[in-house]
Amino acid sequence: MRARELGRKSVVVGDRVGLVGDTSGAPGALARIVRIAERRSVLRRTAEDDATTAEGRLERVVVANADQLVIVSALADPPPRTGFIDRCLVAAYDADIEPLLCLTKADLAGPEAVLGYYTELELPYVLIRPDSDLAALRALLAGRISVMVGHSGVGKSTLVNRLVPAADRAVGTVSAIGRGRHTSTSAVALRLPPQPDSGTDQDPGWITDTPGVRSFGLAHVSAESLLHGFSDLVEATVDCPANCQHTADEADCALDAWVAAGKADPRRLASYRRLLASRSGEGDPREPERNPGDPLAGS
Ligand SMILES: Nc1nc2c(ncn2[C@@H]2O[C@H](COP(=O)(O)OP(=O)(O)OP(=O)(O)O)[C@@H](O)[C@H]2O)c(=O)[nH]1
Ligand SMILES: [Mg+2]
Repeated sequence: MRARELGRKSVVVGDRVGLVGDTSGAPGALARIVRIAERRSVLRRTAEDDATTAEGRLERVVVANADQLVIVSALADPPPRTGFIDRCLVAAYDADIEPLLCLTKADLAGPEAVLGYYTELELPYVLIRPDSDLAALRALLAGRISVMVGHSGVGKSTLVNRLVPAADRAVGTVSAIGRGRHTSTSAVALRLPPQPDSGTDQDPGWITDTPGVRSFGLAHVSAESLLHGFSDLVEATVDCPANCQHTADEADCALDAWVAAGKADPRRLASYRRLLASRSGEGDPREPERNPGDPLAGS
């Protein structure tokens, strides 16, 4: 149990804590959390992007102390949304957590469209299908504390069950309209099992499964920091006039020329500007994470 002085929302998954009492773990043993260690990293999201609304100010801590954000996206059923992935990248850079793109359901659709969109980034990725060997993923998880985020139904818990056979996480189905059913309702951190044939005795790491999210609000990220999720665009902005907001109506924003010169994908600039707009309440609040070009975009 938690000492009352710590307050109701003080402890999150991933926290390192000080305990007093009976720490034997035996049935009936009672220990109390009395202290929360300083966090190495904090992954946050908000319900909405616009910090002037109540929902935008409602900040949630997803997990503490993670050093890798595994962005889980299905290649189909539900279809991938690059706008969502872009938001996760912004959140990862803002929290100083390294991203890893995990594309599931590769048995249902190819990864070309999604990977094509990210060619300018050196974004590590893995492809997952039901029969795929998980050695590459295990190697990327080894020695690190990773957290999975993604829409409902993309296969996070299915993958966690394969990685940690004792996990026994419930898995759900995906409805006819391609939405998950929000099967997982709480985040759980699990220790990855040692791999006897990996040839090393490296710590296999930790993985946290989280409930599917509809959106990844970024009201807590400053406009300046948003750009760090777009490393393919950052370089261009040294040529922007002072105080350039990088929006489409900035006459001399250097990003337009950068894209026109073929140095970045115009869809990436459009996605960045869509994010900027949604923070000032101008975006489409119903589908903030779809980019034109995504499967089913605009439908
Ligand atoms: N074809 C195919 N189906 C998959 C794959 N991975 C998961 N699924 C299916 O996708 C559905 C949803 O999987 P879950 O693991 O519950 O998804 P989740 O991301 O944990 O969803 P929430 O807990 O709601 O956030 C299940 O019916 C899985 O069997 C895959 O690689 N290929
Ligand atoms: Mg789940």
